[in-house]
Amino acid sequence: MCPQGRAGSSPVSGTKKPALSGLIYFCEMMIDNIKKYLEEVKKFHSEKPEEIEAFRIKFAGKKGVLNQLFAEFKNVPPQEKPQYGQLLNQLKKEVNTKVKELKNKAGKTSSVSKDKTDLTKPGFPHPLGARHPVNIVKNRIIDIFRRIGFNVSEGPEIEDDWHNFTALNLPEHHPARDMQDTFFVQTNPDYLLRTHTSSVQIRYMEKHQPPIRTISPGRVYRNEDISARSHIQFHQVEGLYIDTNVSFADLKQTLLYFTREMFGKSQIRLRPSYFPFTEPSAEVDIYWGLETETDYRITKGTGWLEIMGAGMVDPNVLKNMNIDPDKYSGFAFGMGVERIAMLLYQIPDIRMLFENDIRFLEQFKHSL
Ligand code: 2U9
Repeated sequence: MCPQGRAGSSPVSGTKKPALSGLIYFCEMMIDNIKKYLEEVKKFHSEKPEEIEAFRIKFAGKKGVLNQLFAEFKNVPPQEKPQYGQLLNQLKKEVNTKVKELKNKAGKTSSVSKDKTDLTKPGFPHPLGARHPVNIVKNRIIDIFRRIGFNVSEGPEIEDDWHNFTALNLPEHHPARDMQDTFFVQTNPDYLLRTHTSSVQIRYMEKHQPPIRTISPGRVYRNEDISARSHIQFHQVEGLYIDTNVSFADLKQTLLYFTREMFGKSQIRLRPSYFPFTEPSAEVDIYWGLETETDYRITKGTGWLEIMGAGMVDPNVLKNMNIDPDKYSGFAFGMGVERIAMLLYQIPDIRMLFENDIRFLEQFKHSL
């Protein structure tokens, strides 16, 4: 049965009000509608992609004319089904052919218009990346020491006890091991995350005889509470110079050269300190000045800033490396790269250096 009510409410039934009642009238009206649609499809023309797409949606969309007409098929009386079906298939075919043809044409036209692009117009700029501030500072330090003959040595972040501790005059149960809270590899506690890059220099000495002039930049790990000032990971640059007649005066002059190049400051002081791998040892301060409020804050009102540690290589370390301490001597130093980056760029919290927040990193676009 093809109910009259549905014919009146169907969006594809046209506007004609049924003068005749009954099934046959309804089905004739449907067939008339298909014929009108066929006419509409034949006449339709456009080169605008958005108009072609609207046409496609009207006819071939999910709720389009074709699907609605197909849904009515079950209501068509049996004797009308062949004509209805045939016309409907014709309509479907013509809709598809028309959409394909028009889309092809529109595609070709748009590529022609592409050819007309004004090639003299300026291009779109490529977005600039930025170096990480830790890398900027690390590269500057490397560059400064390269200029006075230091090479760069690198080594593994997962180390063994010998290279990280024992060879550096920190035998088992040495109290100074506690100074560097260590992450051990859980599945094999013979291995650990290096606590300093001095381990790299031990490896370097295993392979090279003096004269040695090397710096070792790299990431190190310490099992400490994370705060604005300290982190479980940071970067160091450690330096080592071994030759005949290397003196404390050579160390001091080398550090002075470094602080001049790095900070533009020429006043340094060395305060006595203790490291197991150097003897004597010193903390190195630079005179930063007291010109601004920030200077007061970061130097705690003294004008002096601690920037690194240093000392003469302990003879025990040389002996561990089969280097004769009566013939050779050397100095070593170490600094934290994050600390220097924080000073130079006035970064208030070390954690900002590990968060990779693009808004923070973008600020270094124009740094070296
Ligand atoms: C060898 C022998 C000795 C490297 C040195 C320091 C002093 C030092 C700290 C500065 C801040 C580490 O990043 S930090 O926490 N380092 O104070 N490092 S002497 O001494 C060596 C290195 C290698 C073979």
